[in-house]
Amino acid sequence: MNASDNEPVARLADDRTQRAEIIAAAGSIEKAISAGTLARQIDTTLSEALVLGLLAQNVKRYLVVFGHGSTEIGEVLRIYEKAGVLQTYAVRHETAASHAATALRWVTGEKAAVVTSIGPGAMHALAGSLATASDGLGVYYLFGDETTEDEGPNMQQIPKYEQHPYLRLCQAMGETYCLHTPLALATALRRGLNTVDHPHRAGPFYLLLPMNTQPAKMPHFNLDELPRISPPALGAALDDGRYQEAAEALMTAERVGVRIGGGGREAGTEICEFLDLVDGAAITSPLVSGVIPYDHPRNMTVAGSKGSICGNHVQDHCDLLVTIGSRSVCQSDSSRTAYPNVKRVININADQNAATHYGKTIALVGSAAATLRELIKVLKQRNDKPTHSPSSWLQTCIDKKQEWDAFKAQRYEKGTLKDPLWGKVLTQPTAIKIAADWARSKPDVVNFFDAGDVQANGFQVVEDDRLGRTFTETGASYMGFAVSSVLASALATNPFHALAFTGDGSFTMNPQILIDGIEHGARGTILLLDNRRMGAITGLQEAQYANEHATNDQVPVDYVAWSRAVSGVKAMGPIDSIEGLQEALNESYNHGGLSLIYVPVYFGPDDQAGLGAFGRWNVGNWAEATQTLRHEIGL
Ligand SMILES: Cc1ncc(C[n+]2csc(CCOP(=O)(O)OP(=O)(O)O)c2C)c(N)n1
Ligand SMILES: [Mg+2]
Repeated sequence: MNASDNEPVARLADDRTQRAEIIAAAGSIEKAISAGTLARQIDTTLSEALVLGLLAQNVKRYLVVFGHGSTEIGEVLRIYEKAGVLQTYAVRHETAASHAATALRWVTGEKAAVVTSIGPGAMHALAGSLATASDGLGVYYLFGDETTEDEGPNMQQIPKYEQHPYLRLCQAMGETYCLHTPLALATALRRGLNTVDHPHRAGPFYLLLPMNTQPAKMPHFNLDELPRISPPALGAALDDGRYQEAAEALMTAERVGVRIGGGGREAGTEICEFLDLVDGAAITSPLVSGVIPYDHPRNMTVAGSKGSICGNHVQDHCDLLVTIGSRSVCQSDSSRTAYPNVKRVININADQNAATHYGKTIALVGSAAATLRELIKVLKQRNDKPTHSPSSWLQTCIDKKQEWDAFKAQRYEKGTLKDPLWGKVLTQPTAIKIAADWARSKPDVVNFFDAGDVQANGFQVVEDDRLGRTFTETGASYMGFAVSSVLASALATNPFHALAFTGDGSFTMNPQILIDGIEHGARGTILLLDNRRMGAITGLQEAQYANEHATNDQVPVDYVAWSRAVSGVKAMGPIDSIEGLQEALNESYNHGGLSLIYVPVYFGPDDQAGLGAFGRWNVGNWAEATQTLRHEIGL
């Protein structure tokens, strides 16, 4: 089979090229139809109709690792890219593709699709999409799938004599549709649009593309069938007396704690007003760092098992908990032991299950900002909150925040420690502090944090003054997410400078960024903090069992040489001083392309090298005590 002398192949390419050029010239499918240059009904194929359907939903960026399971869609993308309608980004790993698409959606709101072959490539991307699902971000996944005629086992299918195992596998993670029948496309794309543009909890959408239906003909396909309109948001929660009940509880409480999760992202203004009205102290998820400024007197920052002195003070002592757009993940609520004194909960969430998570709850199911506005109205009408300012509750919280700031400052002051292997090097919290402060001084630097100590120290360190400075993937805490996210800087319409804080373990999960970043013109800095181990896990093992096991190796790695081996990467280091790090950050910023800064950091028993753990966690040999406490509290 040779395509070059195959007439139908050439004719199909010509037809597609003509359509792509018409759409490019008109500016959109709709405009081309209205102008009369594109027929409403076209003779097309499933792959082309799919690309047109995604275009109608404003999906114009494709991160791809093609295989034999996706050559047909690759051909359509080639032609439409040539016409200037969309862009394809070939990368070296499907998980990295998923992370970059997720980061792009998160930082800029722009949509992307990840395209893979059948089998291992699809599973790499599916694994990556755990982050997408956990953090509620809308990304399309186009996976090659086994043929619908079932002529015999396909290479790379799940080796079972059963129908649709990949469908079931993907369905466990999120919404999935197998394009078994070409004319089901419009329904599949409606489900996709409702998932990736869900106004409160978006997620990954998996389109499985059987290898035999991808090229299937669709004569007279009506382009009007392609869905375009995103689903609407919820309004404020229903008022069936709940607002009065909530207001009563807020007015009679003595110590109001307000937990802000990812669903509170849009509600910063309302939250600030609400905090004053109810004399509340806020604790914030790392997902919404900056939703109220770090310096806000009522912001007690992060809390939980990797919390802060002030955030955990709020958790330990509040008698009423207001939770806004939060799933109450273990690390943030100390595996349901964080609120021993809470007598009442007001839970604002767009999701029924999340809104009714705790007992003693007045659930307000609706969008956060709209519901808060209603609650604020009711509170203002009552106007009966004692207004001595600052209250003793707020004053103790402010004192605790000062204690937390002093605790951190003492560690930064120390700066360097003598590492058993490397001698005098920076501590990880100090390196993070220097880089995070530097990033805040630049208007267009976006921080990404990889998993591990880097992430935990990171959200304890950052002092964001607004949303959009920090993206820390705490939902799945997926090693390699931050470095892979740097690629999003090359895809974004309004470019930014990505700063990926990463550990030696996380970087090594996805070093492909060195190549993909150069290929596609990423602008960013990889700040590699090497403690030559999976430090977060060593730390946990030592805290639980007083012994480390199998969390490091003995192989010296020259990360600077590794980076320099890729043409175009600016590699700097090893860096061992605060001034050296600031200088390297400036150099990387001025470089304008992709840089890697290598910083060996201290690892050892000195507690000045960490920012502490303050709560509880239902893991390892802490499980029994944590669970017992949870049931004692009974929230
Ligand atoms: C893909 C993946 N595998 C395993 C884990 C479990 N895990 C969490 S943190 C961590 C170690 C991270 O090491 P490194 O990136 O070097 O950061 P450090 O803790 O040393 O600062 C591991 C193995 C994870 N979160 N993600
Ligand atoms: Mg490490």
